[in-house]
Amino acid sequence: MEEPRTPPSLTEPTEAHDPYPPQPDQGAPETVTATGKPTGAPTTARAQSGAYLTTSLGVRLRDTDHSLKAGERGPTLLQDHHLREKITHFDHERIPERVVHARGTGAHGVFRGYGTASSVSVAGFLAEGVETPVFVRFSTVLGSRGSADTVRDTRGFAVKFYTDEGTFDLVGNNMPVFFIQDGIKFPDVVHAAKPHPDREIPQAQSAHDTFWDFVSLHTEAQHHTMWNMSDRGIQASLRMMEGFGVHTFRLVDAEGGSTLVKFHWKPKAGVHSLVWEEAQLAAGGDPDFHRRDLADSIEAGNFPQWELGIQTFPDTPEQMFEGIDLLDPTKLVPEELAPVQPVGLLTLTANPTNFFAETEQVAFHVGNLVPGIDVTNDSLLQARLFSYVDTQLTRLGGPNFNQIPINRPHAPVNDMLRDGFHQHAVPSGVAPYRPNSLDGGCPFHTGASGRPFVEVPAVVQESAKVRAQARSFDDHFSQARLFYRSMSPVEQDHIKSAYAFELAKCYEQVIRERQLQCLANIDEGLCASVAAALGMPAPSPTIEVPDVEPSPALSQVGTPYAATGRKVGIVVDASTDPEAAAAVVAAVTAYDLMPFVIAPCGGTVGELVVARTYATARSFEFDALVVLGAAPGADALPGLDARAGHPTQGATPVDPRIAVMVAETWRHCKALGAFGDTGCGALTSAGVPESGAGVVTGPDAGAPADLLGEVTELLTLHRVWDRFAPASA
Ligand code: HDE
Repeated sequence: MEEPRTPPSLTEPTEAHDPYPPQPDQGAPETVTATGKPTGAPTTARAQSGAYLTTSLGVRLRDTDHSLKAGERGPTLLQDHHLREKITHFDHERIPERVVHARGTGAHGVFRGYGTASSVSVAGFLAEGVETPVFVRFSTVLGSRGSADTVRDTRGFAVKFYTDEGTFDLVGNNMPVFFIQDGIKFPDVVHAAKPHPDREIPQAQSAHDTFWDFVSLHTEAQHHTMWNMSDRGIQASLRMMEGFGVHTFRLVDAEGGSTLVKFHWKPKAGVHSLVWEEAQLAAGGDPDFHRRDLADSIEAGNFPQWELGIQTFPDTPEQMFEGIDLLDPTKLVPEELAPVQPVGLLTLTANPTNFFAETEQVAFHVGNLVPGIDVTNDSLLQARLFSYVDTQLTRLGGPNFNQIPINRPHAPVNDMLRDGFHQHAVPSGVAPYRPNSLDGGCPFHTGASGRPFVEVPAVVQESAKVRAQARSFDDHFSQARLFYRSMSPVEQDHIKSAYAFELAKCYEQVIRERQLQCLANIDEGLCASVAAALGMPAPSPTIEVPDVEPSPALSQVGTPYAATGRKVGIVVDASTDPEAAAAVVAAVTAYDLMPFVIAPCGGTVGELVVARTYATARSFEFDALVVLGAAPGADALPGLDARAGHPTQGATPVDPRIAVMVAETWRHCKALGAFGDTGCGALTSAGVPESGAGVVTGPDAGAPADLLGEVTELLTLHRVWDRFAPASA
């Protein structure tokens, strides 16, 4: 790794030098040509070059601070090329944001195949030990580019594999099902979920009339909606999120045999969520919460990892499995019926060097397939096959978007596609057509031994042209019920509260009534609870929904995962012994957790650098809190706190902001630790019982490892869910 750059000087530097290289944590697309040839140049070869300011054509400039004027007080001259170039370029710096998934964050990484899929797919990148560079973009769906990360929403999980047989994109979500069964409904669901066309509110939310109007009428959306209302809609971190290909795809073996398959990404850090209050606080307190978390952990060398797994099904003419229609993207296949088999490991290793060039310009396409992987007739997938190329024409300004550095393939390209806006290749020859003799017949078709892409010759049933779908798609409620009944009591509580919140935000009573009717058909207990919260009568079911066997694998609660990389806030006050604080930080680090010292003001505590002050810290940033002392800082506002009714006074006065932080940490079921009289006193003054579940105390800061060991143990289960008895138990 390169050394971090030297810190900036106080005065403006005057000595000319070359541009700085990227930061040690940053990666960039490999330097292949527009036609996929490796150039061997360093990835910085594309960066700005030279120490001196120039025009876009390399003419050196002596002044960029004053426009060319007719005299000091005169009008600006049209001939000022530098002014015009600078302003014109600036005027065109923006491109249209993605119509959905506009808010996103990316990272570079590597995928290593295990070889376990080789019996069902010839795809080279799945073979044992093969390492393939990847670029991943995570996103929310509804919000604009600048919207908050922690809103309740589905998350995109798009992976571009630069394989040496061409580029494969797995463009999935963090939920295994979708709102609609047929792609023709996509504009409808997106128009309903986006802000209202008249006032353009609310931003990045589903808690509004048009969304609930649509999903309560178009009831095939109910299963996906249930996922959104669950903890999966507010994931704790992008590193702690599952991914799903959603549709059923095909894997193709060496004999051309086809196996139906569903793709899964399983995070090594476990699947974890925020609680709703945290998500709301984070949306204001740190709208970049997920983006920052991902970048920080990659920078810290805590590389996020996911295993790619597959559920496989025989490719029968019916394409059904255990009564589940595999072409219906509103249905999942429980892992208990078809286990997920690991086929490779994804590791994210570098942050992008430039957000726009990489994360904004990356263009995924569900039709980017390689030999060994093919599509099915899922009509949602079929519409996507059209949409992803089409949308880039506007977004990236023409048909040559695959020549943008982040989109360039790592396999040789000879495509006979020519010209168009922003052509980067300089094709030689005169015959971009086949057959030709003028270019010696080049390019040639690949014979069977050359591993070309071959579509599976799937049989298309004899049928009439219809606008219709199979009867098996008509069941809209059984899997919503399956999901709800597979949740633990605390997760069911969260779902009830989410429906109550979202429907209470609607204005139209009739929409609430209609959605309650859907809930009654899904689960009467769920419906009764939401109805009570809305102050409305609970309707009775109107249809008979088949009973379902719960799928425990769908629950996020109860499975322990390594606590590595979890964030621990360490609160100190002016009287804290710096050596005791250093020992706690050392213990946190020894457990592979990330320490954040929170002090009344910035600067240092002994040798420790203060990461957050009482004024800048908020509970949602930390997975656990350890308190050594929390006496009010000099800038505390007790008057303000008295109005809020916080118990900051008593035996151990607590800074009002730390009192809020401790109370939130308690309320959000996070592990709490405290040392000695000062720390423990701070907890009790903030209203937290010392003997409460998930509260760990030590007599003094002398044995921090013991206390941190207990905190780490608590973190393996993410939250102390048994702190409060769930209402749904
Ligand atoms: Fe997308 N989707 N989508 N989608 N989608 C886009 O492509 C579309 C669907 C997904 O980080 C767009 O480049 C249609 C399902 C992700 O750049 C657009 C339909 C799933 C991303 C588009 C769907 C997804 C997109 C917008 C219904 C999960 C972000 C900009 C037929 C399996 C990729 C763009 C990134 C982006 C169309 C449904 C996932 C307009 C028409 C189902 C992760 O082409």
